[in-house]
Amino acid sequence: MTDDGIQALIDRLHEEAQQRRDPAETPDVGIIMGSDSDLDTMAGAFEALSELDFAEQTDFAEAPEARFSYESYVVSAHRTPELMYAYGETATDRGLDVIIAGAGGKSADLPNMTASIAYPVPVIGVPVQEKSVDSVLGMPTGAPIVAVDAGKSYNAALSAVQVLSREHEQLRERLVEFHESQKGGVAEVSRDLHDLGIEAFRKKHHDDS
Ligand code: RP5
Repeated sequence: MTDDGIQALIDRLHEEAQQRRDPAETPDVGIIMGSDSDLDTMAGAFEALSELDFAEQTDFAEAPEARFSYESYVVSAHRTPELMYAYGETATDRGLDVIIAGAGGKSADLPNMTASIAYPVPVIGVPVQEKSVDSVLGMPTGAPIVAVDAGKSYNAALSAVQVLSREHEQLRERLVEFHESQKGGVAEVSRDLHDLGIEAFRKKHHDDS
């Protein structure tokens, strides 16, 4: 994208921040990633949020019907530092309650820089690759970030909803229900593995044909 394109995005973020919209109508979770090549890894976050009935908000002026929503942008710490700054700086006024930031490479600076700029909005960092873990976690004392293991964007979304659930009882209930459904899944495979025996279990659960 050209400089003009980046400036237009920066202007858009600032204009949205000035609107002081009702927080119920702004995205609750902001998802940013260093490159669109991170999208497959970050898809776990979209998946988890969808499972918890969050909707994607693609127009800041038009909230989806669902009460809770997320938005996403590509923001590169190294290629578009001005955009990263604008995103972090406007986070509170744009109504974001928590940010999930993913980046790859050995110098994955987007999560930690965004955590510093958006502070005190909590940022959950996703190292897109194994080699990104140290740079995402490596914050100095007094500059906090929460981070998940490499590629665990799904868990980043669950953590984001945990943050939101302190304020929204319905999200607490959704998280508890989600956890219960996981228990149910383990119960089913455990029972089947024992009762059917290994061969029949494999046929039932792992045989796609
Ligand atoms: C990082 O560099 C991005 O987060 C991505 O993981 C990696 C490669 O980016 P591209 O060259 O594919 O845009 O900043």
